[in-house]
Amino acid sequence: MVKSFQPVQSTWCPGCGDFGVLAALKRAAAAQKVPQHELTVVGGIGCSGGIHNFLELNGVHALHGRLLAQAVGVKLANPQLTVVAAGGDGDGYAIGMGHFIHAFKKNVSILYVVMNNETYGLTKGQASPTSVVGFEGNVEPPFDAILTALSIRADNFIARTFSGDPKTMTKILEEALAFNRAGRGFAFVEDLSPCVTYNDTFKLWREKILDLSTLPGYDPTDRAAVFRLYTETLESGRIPVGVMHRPAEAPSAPASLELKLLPDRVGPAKAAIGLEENLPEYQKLLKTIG
Ligand SMILES: Cc1ncc(C[n+]2csc(CCOP(=O)(O)OP(=O)(O)O)c2C)c(N)n1
Ligand code: SF4
Ligand SMILES: [Mg+2]
Repeated sequence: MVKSFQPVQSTWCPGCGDFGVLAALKRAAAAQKVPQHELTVVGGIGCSGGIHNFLELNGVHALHGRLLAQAVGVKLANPQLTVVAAGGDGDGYAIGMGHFIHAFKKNVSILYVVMNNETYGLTKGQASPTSVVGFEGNVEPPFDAILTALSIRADNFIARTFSGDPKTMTKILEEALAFNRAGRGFAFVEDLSPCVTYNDTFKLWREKILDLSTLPGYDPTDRAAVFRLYTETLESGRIPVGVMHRPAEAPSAPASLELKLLPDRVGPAKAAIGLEENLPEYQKLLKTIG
């Protein structure tokens, strides 16, 4: 008999920040009452991208940097699913950068969690796009995913969390899942998730983190104000976390893709792709290319 939803023992190093995401995601999905069979996690390539293997649900191990394309595909094929894409900073911001930018613009109702440890953990600690200058000989300034996300004027939910604060992370993931499940669009959560083996930043980040939502008058619906505050916080040597963009209301045009697509345009995603039923078409195609 086929066994389903069977997780394997985690292969992560003891103390890896990714355990925080694993726990918070489980709690957030339970709190949002997401049925187990309706939750699908698409993992990237990297230590972080193995997360779906350690959860009792259906998962896909995507190609390196292509998890967003595959997650959108899963959502289009079955819009009833709650789809989470999860991977690392190398996967998302290096090889996957092209897909990253467009995910905000496409605004499909999936959740993307990036476990940012400022290194390529799986391949033993090389510099990644988010590495600070000096790390493993890196001479390039680090890429900032939150500033990039804020610069795209779409109705996305954007947040940053810290694995050292799983309680806040759970709350934020809950909000992100609720946002997706209401069909309101793309949710992006970057979790600062230290790699205790190759870049142990737990202590440093704990000291430097500033939760913007604790500041008086903070308003995550005001994109320009958050952009300014975020930049000033970075310049003061602190690391901003919290909800960075919360769309004020349900988006107008373009609405979340899967709502617009139903029922007429979801059809092609469910089209038969087997050899037999398409043989005449394939033969025609082969003739045209000689
Ligand atoms: C096409 C391709 N290029 C390179 C690699 C090698 N590789 C495996 S994981 C990885 C980066 C992992 O870093 P990150 O996404 O930050 O994940 P982490 O392990 O830090 O969680 C790379 C470059 C690969 N598997 N496939
Ligand atoms: S190498 Fe780093 S990122 Fe990978 S499991 Fe170990 S601590 Fe986590
Ligand atoms: Mg990484």
